[in-house]
Amino acid sequence: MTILHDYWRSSASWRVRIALAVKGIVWESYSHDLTRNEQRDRDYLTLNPQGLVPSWQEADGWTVAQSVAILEYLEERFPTPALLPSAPRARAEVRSLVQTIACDIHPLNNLRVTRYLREHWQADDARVTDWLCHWMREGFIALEERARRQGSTRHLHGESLTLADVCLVPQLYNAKRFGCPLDDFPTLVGIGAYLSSITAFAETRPESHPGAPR
Ligand SMILES: N[C@@H](CCC(=O)N[C@@H](CS)C(=O)NCC(=O)O)C(=O)O
Repeated sequence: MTILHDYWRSSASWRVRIALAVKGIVWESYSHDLTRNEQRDRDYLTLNPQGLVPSWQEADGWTVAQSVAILEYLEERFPTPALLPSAPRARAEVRSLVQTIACDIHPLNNLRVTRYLREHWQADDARVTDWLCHWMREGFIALEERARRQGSTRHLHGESLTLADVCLVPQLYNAKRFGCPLDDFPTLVGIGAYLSSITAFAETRPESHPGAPR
């Protein structure tokens, strides 16, 4: 059985869960409770020395970490339905959107970053929220402009589902979770609302995860 090492509220893990659902791949969750620092347990560090979720582990033990690497791997192994367009320029554009989220927004909002702010810079809840919302806003300004220019109200790129959409919805979820204002991003919010109605997104959302509190 293939295992996704994840956590119900991990947005990087949710990206992978969406792609797995879109492609109809069967998998099992091995949940690591981030609030209890289980991502740093010795056994998990042997699989992923970075101590972050998600990691993807196949039946023979082969494991790969980093959500975007996992998404690209799944795309190559299970090419249909495709989550990358076929034309090289369009593929580069989708990857550019993915990296805006996965490289420039998400890492600044990570638990280990906010823990560091609290522990080493004495940041209280208000300051941490300000930090989170600031960096999300920076990224969303660029994404809103790109989404607006390309004109689709259903997808971040073109007229079909791509890895950019797979990364957008969990990031919007994070923004809402931390109460970051989204009034300036009507295109992104509209795209997010449409995507959230798609089964692969709805069924994999954090609250539906078997590890979510009931
Ligand atoms: N770039 C990594 C980021 C992974 C990541 O930051 N995961 C978070 C959950 S969304 C995590 O494990 N945080 C634990 C921590 O910060 O200690 C990826 O895309 O997989």
